[in-house]
Amino acid sequence: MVDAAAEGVGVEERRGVQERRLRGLVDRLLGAGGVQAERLRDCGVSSGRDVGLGSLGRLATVRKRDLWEHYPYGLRAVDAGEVVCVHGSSGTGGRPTLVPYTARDLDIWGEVMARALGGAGATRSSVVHNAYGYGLFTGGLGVHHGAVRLGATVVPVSGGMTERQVRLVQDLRPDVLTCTPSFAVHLGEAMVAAGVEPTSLRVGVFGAEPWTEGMRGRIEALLGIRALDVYGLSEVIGPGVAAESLDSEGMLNVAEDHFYVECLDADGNQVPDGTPGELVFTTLTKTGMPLLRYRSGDVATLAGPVPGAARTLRRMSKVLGRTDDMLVVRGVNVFPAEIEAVLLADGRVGSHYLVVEDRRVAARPELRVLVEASGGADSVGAALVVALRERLGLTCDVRVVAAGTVPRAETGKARRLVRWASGPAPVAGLD
Ligand code: DLL
Repeated sequence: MVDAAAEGVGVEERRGVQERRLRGLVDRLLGAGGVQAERLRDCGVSSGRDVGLGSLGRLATVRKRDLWEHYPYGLRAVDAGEVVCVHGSSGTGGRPTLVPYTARDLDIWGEVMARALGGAGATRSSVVHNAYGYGLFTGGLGVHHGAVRLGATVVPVSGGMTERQVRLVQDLRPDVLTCTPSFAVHLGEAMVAAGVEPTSLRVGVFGAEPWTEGMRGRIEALLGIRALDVYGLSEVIGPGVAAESLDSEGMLNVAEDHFYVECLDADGNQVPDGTPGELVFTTLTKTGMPLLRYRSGDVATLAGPVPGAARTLRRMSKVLGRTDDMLVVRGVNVFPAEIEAVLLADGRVGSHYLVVEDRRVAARPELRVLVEASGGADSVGAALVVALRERLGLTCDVRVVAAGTVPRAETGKARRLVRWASGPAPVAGLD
């Protein structure tokens, strides 16, 4: 553990810290004014003393829509002079959001990302090949801050230029790879094609987009590493909100001393551990743009720590889907991750695929799935139709296309779901 006092403290003691920090946060929000202060006052809160973790559920939530409506900096809670940098999301599928950070926020970010890397086994002697994009996107610089804090050597290679990345892996012999899971596959395939064996790599810390256990298996086999998940969102801080460790048994340790997490059903009621719900985060310590009860839109389950483990943090499952990504096709609810689970369970199917929600005929929406496969295209396609029908209760149109047809993401997040409402086919191989 990088910070045993924070990660391994007794649960009651941590709760005391969280309570104190929550009151401080509420005082800061009230002092800053703006929409969050207004909502607190509407809920009868005029001081941090009026709130507690047990009664958090009665306070209003904030959503992405609030950030858009107060774009660019309406939720900033400090003077402009205290802001040292800005990050945000590109706004794929919506408008961009911007997040102002203070020096203290960067410090917290470095700390939680250092914990994430440490939990994956990285040390001061590690070389971290960081292929998350550098820029407004939080992936590149977030991992960078964590690696520097840990004292490791970070190679800030960013996204793209895959051939050069293969060369750098060969020359600098990194033990840690950080990038999106889809880029890990792409890089691994490029190494195979170049005849380069990734022998120095031990572990990968992958996130920023959904990926399943099936994809984990593929990446581990391709690169000969342990593949761990890291989760985060720019509104809350970026990568490091939660991260798997070597011993966290497939779930991600939430940095809940900084980011208090709730899991809610569609009506906003807390669900029991193990039941999927929307993750809602409260940034207990952030100062630039602190958020009280931010609805992430990400669906996962929560659990306590692994019994007897050194880390006493609550854990979240891998992200199961997004509240706004759930496809409702002919009355059947489907998360894209369920489709990935079925596809990758078939060893003949490649790791790049695309799901197209075809709504050109409103009365009869179709799910079309594009895969690359080895072996007889007809038999693979037919087997996948059966397997998808069994798992989802829905007949999908499966198209087996030539290797290299499905678009790859060399930079940014993989686009695995496309909505097709009118016009020409969004990718070749569909018509
Ligand atoms: O993607 C932060 C990040 C960078 C996380 C690098 C991990 C690694 P945003 O661009 O604001 O921030 O996008 C946040 O991405 O709400 C999730 O829907 C999705 N997401 C992030 N990590 C994961 C993950 C970064 N491990 C949004 N699994 C989030 C599934 C993820 N989805």
